[in-house]
Amino acid sequence: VSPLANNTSSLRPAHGSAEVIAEISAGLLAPSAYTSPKFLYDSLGSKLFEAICELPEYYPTRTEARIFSSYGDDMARVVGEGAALIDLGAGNCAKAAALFPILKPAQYVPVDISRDFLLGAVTQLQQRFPHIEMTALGLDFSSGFELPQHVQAGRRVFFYPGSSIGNFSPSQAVEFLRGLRANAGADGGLLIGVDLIKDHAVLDAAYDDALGVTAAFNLNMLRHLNHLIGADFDVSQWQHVAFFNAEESRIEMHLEAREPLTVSWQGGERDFARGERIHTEDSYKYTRQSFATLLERAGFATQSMWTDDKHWFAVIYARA
Ligand code: AVI
Repeated sequence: VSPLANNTSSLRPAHGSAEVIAEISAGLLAPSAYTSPKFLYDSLGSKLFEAICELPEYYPTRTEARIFSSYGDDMARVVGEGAALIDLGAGNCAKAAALFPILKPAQYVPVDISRDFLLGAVTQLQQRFPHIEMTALGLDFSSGFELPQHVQAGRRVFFYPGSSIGNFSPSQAVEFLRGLRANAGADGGLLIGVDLIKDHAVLDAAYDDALGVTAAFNLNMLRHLNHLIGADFDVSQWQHVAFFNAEESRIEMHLEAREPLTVSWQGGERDFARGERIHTEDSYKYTRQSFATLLERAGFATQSMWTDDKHWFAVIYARA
């Protein structure tokens, strides 16, 4: 590791803020290099994630959708109509939109770090559902955020599908959920999707698909980093690695150097040996019981839990 505090040799302009550059730099210079998974999602990353959701190996999206369509009426009864539905990591907003006819929200507040992608989706959605008041928030909600004043205070229902909660460590997840609970209002709640522990081969394949879409999704982060911090990552020098770590109950994604190389960016430089990795994402898997306990630690009370025949995925409504 060779941090160069005054390195200005990179010719590429950095498009990230000073804060973002400092955050990414710190991770790349750590003894075991890492990056936050939020940097997987530039515009192309969001599209690649959409493609992942269509893959035969990536069961979570499909399984969760089946749970929503099988138990939608029951969910509507438990959640109730007329809420402000706050969609965390909304992406193309398709999951929430499929629930509008059932949950009948009064307000819809999609939140996503990929601002341009989100705005495009919401503009189209508003035309289809003109009676729902929509406010798109293009921001990183992972470290907390303020809801605009006009979002009704009493019945805020946070919608967090897709098991994105798995991309936080369990202790980060508790902290994050505590923040949601504090903002949910007296009659508010949380409708959340959670991926469950299952056969390890099924888990491994879901994150290392035969077509290589997940590999492209992971590698695309390097292009995004080039843009954000003016780095000179050469994608062809890296490979995708993903596996289930049973001890930690999580899928780990890494990018592994195929050869010895040096990467430079605005304010830093690092040598990577062949086989050295950058840890890019964790995706924690839970049991139904362990997730209910986690919700409890965050101050939520599990009210209903729906699952599929194989118990691969769970959707939970928890009261604030
Ligand atoms: C967004 N998140 C829930 C996905 C997951 O399964 O952890 C991200 C992903 N990473 C690789 N494939 C999908």
